[in-house]
Amino acid sequence: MHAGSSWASGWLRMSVNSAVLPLEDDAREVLRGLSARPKMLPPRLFYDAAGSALFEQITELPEYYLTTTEQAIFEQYAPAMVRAAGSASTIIELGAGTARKTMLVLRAALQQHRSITFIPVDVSHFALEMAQQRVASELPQVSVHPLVMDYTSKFSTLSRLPGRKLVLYIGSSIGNFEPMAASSLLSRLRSSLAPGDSLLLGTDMQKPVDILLRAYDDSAGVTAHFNLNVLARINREFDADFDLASFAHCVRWNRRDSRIEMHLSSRIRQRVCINDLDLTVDFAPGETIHTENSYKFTPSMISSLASNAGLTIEQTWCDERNWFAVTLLRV
Ligand code: AVJ
Repeated sequence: MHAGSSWASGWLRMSVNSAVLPLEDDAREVLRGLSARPKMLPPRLFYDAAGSALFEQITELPEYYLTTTEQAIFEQYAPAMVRAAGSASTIIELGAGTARKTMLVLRAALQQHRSITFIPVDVSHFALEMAQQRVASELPQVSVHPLVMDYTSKFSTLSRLPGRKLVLYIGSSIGNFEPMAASSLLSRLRSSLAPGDSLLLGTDMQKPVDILLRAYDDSAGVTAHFNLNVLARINREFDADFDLASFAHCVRWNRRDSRIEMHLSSRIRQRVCINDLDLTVDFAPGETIHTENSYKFTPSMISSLASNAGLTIEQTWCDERNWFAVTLLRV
């Protein structure tokens, strides 16, 4: 493995970038999204420090079955997954979050390898710091090399990593992308991996609509807070004057596209100024900003995703209710 120092400087360099470059990206996307019709904002804007903490709270809600269901699948099958992945020694996680489920995979991998390298990749350094701390304190045998990177655009860094690789893309994060974008993301990922490397993909499955709606509109109002927080972030980062009380959290099931949608709906006719972007935005009563899509999959949607990306389905693990699936895809 590489010396600690070269990795350490890589981490520093990337952190500095993340403080400067994505700000430009965010400005462009906010400008574009709020000028578009219908209005929209990219879901990655949710994850500032407050939003990342709120998402953690969401994963602990009784209505948000995704995390506990996927966790149970990993608890039962992590050793089988790692074996099926051909005992990779380098484990990469996209959108690492706090890495709670990842711990189960790392423990299973340590049964087969004396030393494991873990590379959490995320756009948010908040998430990466949580992941790194957790692994460092619970599994000191694992060497952790965080990477701040927008993995939706480039994966080239991954092809330079040594050893057989297993990439984790879990939590149904792929569900934020429209089908074409999801295939292209996985296809770009595939081209930065080598034959024999594999990908564990977590996907939330179709289920009765009332269960889906409750998962995104919880009784404690945490998801509403999470959704509205994007406006607070824009107020702070772009000197805007969104009045959060005049927007409502709004969740819809889009059956045609098999996705849950989150919107922020203007309660009144109003004008909002985003001073740093020289932008004024007018809202009609009931007009919405579309803030997130969360696709819900069927086995055939997973098959076409895999084949469009040039990946082969090796095996799938589910819970008894078939609410969530973890699929091993091979390059
Ligand atoms: C992190 C994209 C998987 O879609 O369920 C949770 C984000 N949004 N509640 C999801 C989210 C509202 C979550 N993902």
